[in-house]
This record gives sequence, structure tokens and C-alpha cells, in this order.
Amino acid sequence: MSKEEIPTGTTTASGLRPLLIGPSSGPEPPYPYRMSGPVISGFGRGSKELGIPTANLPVDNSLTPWISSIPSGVYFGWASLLLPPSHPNYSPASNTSWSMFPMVMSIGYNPFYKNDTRSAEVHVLHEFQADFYGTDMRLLIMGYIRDEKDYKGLDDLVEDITFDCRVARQSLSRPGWRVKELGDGGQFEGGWLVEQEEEKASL
Ligand code: ADP
Ligand code: RBF
Ligand code: MG
Repeated sequence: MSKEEIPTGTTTASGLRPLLIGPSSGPEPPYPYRMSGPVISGFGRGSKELGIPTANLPVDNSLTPWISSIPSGVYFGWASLLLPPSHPNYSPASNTSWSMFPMVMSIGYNPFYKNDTRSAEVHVLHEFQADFYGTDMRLLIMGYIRDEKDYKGLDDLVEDITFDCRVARQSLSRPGWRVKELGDGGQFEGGWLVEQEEEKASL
């Protein structure tokens, strides 16, 4: 695709939004942030029925001190899942038990629903044949897409999230943002996403 063919922006209910975030060279400080934990139950609002299931992670200020100070908003990056062999989508690459996917996530209070606790929820950009509650997930948060917003209705929220997904896919498809370990010409060192747990001391 030539440069001229790449759409630079699209108008949603929120106005004109850019399709690419950050420079082509890759994420810039303070990114990437790392976060990990087991997938837990969320608010049970039926995000799945909207076509946007979100895997919720515990928000733990002691494990991820930066989480209390980063702005609430929508972020994008890579998610890695340690699916059990019994899961229909279990197909890890060689040398690792982790599977890696692009993701968009929301960190904050969901002003549309006026939550009173801060949540971290991840929509993985992949079709899964079954849930994966309890599975360990690692995140490499590569950049910031936009502020959290309140909306007139659910349709506008869904339209913005759908656009967030496009932004993440397009932004992460550049070599400087693609993870080297996926072996498709990516240049970004994302080894932590697929590293096996350290050997437990055998004494
Ligand atoms: P909850 O309120 O419990 O978070 P959701 O409706 O948000 O419920 O659904 C989230 C669950 O759906 C996740 O925990 C995961 O097990 C499953 N799931 C299936 N596909 C996806 C996906 N593409 N991204 C995130 N979670 C998914
Ligand atoms: N909730 C909001 O109230 N405002 C938002 O701007 C918002 N943006 C989101 C962006 C993404 C990528 C995701 C995954 C969720 C977002 N949410 C937002 C949270 C959303 O309200 C929640 O996932 C609902 O459960 C969807 O029905
Ligand atoms: Mg959820």
C-alpha cells in the first residue's frame, strides 16, 4: 500500500480521529508499560453481547505502581495469554506456552456507567471459541489512544470502541511496533510477553 492510500483519519460521533498513534519507529517513553495477572470477572454488563468482551485484570497498586498515576483512558498494545491445553484456541508457538494478540484496553471509571472503582479491561483482537477466565494474561501497553468519555447512548460508545480497534491494528502493524518474537519482521523487543516463568527453586 502506498503512503497516499493509507487513510489518515475518520469521522466518528466523536469527530475526526487519527488512525495511527505514535511515530513509525515505535513506542516512546514512558511506554511500554507492563501489567499481568489472572483474568477475573468484570461488571457482568454483557460486553460480550455487544461484541466487545473485555478480559478484566485486578488493579493492584503494589504490583503496578504506575497504574494509580497514569491518566484514565483507552490504551493499545499486545496481550499474551497462557491458555490451557484444553482451550479450543490453544496453539502456542514453539519455545513458549504463551499466545500473543493485539489488544485495546480501558483503564478508568467508565464515565458512561459511572463506576466507583478503577478497572482495567482488555478487548483482545481475536475471535475465541470459549471464555478464558482464570488464565494468566500479560500486557505490553504500547501507547495511549484517547480519553475516556461519557456518551449520549450505547451506539456512540460502541462506534468509538470499534474505531479504537482499527487504530490499534493499524498502529501495531508497523515494524517498529510489531514484536520481534512473532518472527514476522517486527523490530520491537517483546520477549517478556512470551518468557516462561522462572524455574521455581527446587529446594
Ligand atoms: P465480564 O463482565 O466478566 O468481564 P465480559 O462480557 O466482558 O464479562 O466478557 C469477558 C470474558 O469473555 C473474558 O474474561 C474472556 O474469558 C472472554 N472473551 C472471549 N473473547 C474475548 C476477547 N476477544 N477479548 C476479551 N475477552 C474475551
Ligand atoms: N467506557 C466509557 O464509559 N467510556 C469510554 O470512553 C470507554 N472506552 C472504552 C474503550 C475500549 C477499547 C474498551 C475495551 C472499553 C471502553 N469503555 C469505555 C468501557 C466500556 O464501557 C465497557 O467495556 C462496557 O462494559 C461495554 O459495554
Ligand atoms: Mg469485562
